[in-house]
Amino acid sequence: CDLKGHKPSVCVNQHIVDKLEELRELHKAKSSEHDRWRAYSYGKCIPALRNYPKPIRSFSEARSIRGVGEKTALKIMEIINTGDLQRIKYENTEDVAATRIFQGIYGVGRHTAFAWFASGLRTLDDVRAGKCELKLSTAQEIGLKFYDDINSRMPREEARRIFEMIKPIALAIDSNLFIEIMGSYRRGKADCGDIDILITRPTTDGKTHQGVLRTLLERLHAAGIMTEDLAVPDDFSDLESVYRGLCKLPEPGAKRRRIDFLCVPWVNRGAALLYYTGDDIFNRAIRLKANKHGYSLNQRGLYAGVLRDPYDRQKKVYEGHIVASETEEEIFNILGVPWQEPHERVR
Ligand code: DCP
Ligand code: MG
Ligand code: MN
Repeated sequence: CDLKGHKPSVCVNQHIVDKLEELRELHKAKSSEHDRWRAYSYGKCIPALRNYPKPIRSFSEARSIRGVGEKTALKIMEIINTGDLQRIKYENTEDVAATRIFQGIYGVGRHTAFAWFASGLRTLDDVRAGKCELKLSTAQEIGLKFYDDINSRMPREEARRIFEMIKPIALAIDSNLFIEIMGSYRRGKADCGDIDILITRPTTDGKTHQGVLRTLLERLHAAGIMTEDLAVPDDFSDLESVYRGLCKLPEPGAKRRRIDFLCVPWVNRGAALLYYTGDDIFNRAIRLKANKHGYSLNQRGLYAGVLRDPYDRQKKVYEGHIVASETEEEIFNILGVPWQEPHERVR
């Protein structure tokens, strides 16, 4: 994946990208490792296709694009020649269609969705009716109740307005807090799937942001901005915590929106900014780059001297020591990756 990607403002091969993305989503929804690997490989060629500056005209031209193999080139030619991709219909079987709908329920993953299908459930109405002795978790109940809201993206402006209400409430608790909106919003996207908020605080006066999130959530609930909790941290007094919930603009007719809060120690803020800005494909690429250079990168920092189990490269024998974590710039620098503005970090 290209770490120095610059995106042309219009994609001249959009119809091709759309079809391949549709196919990718179908593979992603499936249960086998193989399908997910396929989804991942499309994830690599789709950005290259999106960046390709001229309309693709031939098989060999398609093959010349990074990440496009023979099979993908054939699909591209089919889309060019027929305007359609038969494979999409072929892959969109009843189980895939149903489990994709189920996976739209917050808290329902691939595994649960296929288990439901296997037990005979087919539609959201089946789930609502509690067929097949189905028991939903509290989070899943909420996910089902606000299914349409949660599965629609909000305009950037709405994310901004909600954040502009949250920020002063947070700063009233502690005026030294660092509170910023991350994810797709920081990347400048026109619409956002949720609102991702990073909270930390400089420790120069000996204080931290510990406990702030609890108070903040109480006040946001009281203000009618936070509406439902989905996943609450075990211990609010931790320096590092994740919260997931629903919020809305406090006005009639406002939709429920997904919101995440991530609290991190001040020393880890650079790595947290990098992680939480994404996008996920960019993160995967930069982590891979770190691994190739003998480092390990996560939301806490860039680690050197990591020792991996030679028989299982995923397993770390020694965690290593942090060489960068306070700024995004130092992480880019050490990895030899040219600086990229958040809006450039896109698939
Ligand atoms: N992230 C990641 N890998 C994941 C999930 C998230 O690296 N599996 C990181 C990168 C994301 C960021 O966290 O950009 C926020 O996650 P979101 O799921 O909220 O994704 P985005 O904000 O990028 O997109 P959306 O507009 O759909 O919320
Ligand atoms: Mg997001
Ligand atoms: Mn999120």
